Amino acid sequence: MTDPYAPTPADRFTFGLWTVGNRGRDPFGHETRPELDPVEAVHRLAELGAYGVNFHDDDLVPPGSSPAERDAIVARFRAALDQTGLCVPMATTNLFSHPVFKEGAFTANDPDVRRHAVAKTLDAIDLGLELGAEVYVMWGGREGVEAEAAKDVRAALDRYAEAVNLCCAYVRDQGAALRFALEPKPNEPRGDMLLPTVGHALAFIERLEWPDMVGLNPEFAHETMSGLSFTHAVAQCLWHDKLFHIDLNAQRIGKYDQDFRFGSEGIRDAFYLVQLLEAAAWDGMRHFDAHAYRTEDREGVWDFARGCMRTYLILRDKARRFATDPEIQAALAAAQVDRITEPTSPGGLGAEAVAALRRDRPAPETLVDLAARGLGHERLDQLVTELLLGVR
Ligand code: GLT
Ligand code: MN
Ligand code: MN
Repeated sequence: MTDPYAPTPADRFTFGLWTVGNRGRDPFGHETRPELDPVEAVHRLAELGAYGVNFHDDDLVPPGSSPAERDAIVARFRAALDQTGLCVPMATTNLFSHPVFKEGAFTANDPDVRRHAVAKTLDAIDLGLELGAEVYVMWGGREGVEAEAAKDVRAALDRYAEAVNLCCAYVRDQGAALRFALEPKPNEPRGDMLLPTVGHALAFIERLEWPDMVGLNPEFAHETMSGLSFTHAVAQCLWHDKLFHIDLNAQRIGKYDQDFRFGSEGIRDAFYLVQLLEAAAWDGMRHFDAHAYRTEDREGVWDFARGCMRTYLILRDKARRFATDPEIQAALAAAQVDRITEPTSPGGLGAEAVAALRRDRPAPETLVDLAARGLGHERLDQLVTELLLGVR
């Protein structure tokens, strides 16, 4: 019997080299796992049924490599991609590990640091394009503040926009189709980070030179850290046509950025997210920006990767059952879920229509009935719980 939850490339699952290559280091302890060769990562991911692999410049080409070393590394990596059929849909830059970025990269006060950050990004864009990337993620790991007096935030946003504009200009000059995806995060590693939520990033994009080239890469853990609904954040990205990429993982509210295996925490949130992505028929990559627990050895890493994909597919199956379960459908009808698509003013926005809306408003007795009516949300929510718990 074939396993219905075995991933295939058609599912478009991707992992970062830094995710399966994570060595278990944390702020309190050293690495617990050996280094993973990017070529081995490619082979293992392909065997597991992933579609692609993403990287930061430094994940693939160690900083300080000569041009000849870089070319040899890229050629070896490309050979593994060709052998396995794995793609590189996304690339990004490490603008956070080196101490030179301790006060920021695109928004460092020192213009030399900013120039280095932009130049490093342009080099990394070349590398991404060389390997076929279509989306370029910008996570502002060090763009932020601890000592509030040390940063003029309005000017820092000018510099942030300038850096993104410079990258867009470069891509346009190449005639490339690369699109940028900003990744918000509220804090960690900085005390307060710039563009802390999806909402901040969406508003920022509108002030850029080429807003159409820039969208979002929201991360489950990052909105959840602030106690915000990740599913709502993603829904709003979709509404603005700005969901360019997504980082899937798991996180408990109020904790450090956990980057756990997808679905390992917040299974209901994970379910509603999968349901949303599938209902929207979103055609982007299901990227896992997560890593194995520090307790794991090399094999545990592949258990982790398998688990991320398997949980997604199980939840996708649950979303299909949700859509066909007669009791759930009846409960949705009782809650009038479909009626949200009816316009409030069927006649539109003209003065006539607005006048009609006021004239034909519900009578006071109707309001009394509406206010008294139960909506059946308890029943609906319990049905979802039972679906997820496997008893329906
Ligand atoms: C880093 C960070 C992630 C970002 C990656 C891309 S790097 O692991 O925690 O959220 O998506 O720069
Ligand atoms: Mn994270
Ligand atoms: Mn991320």
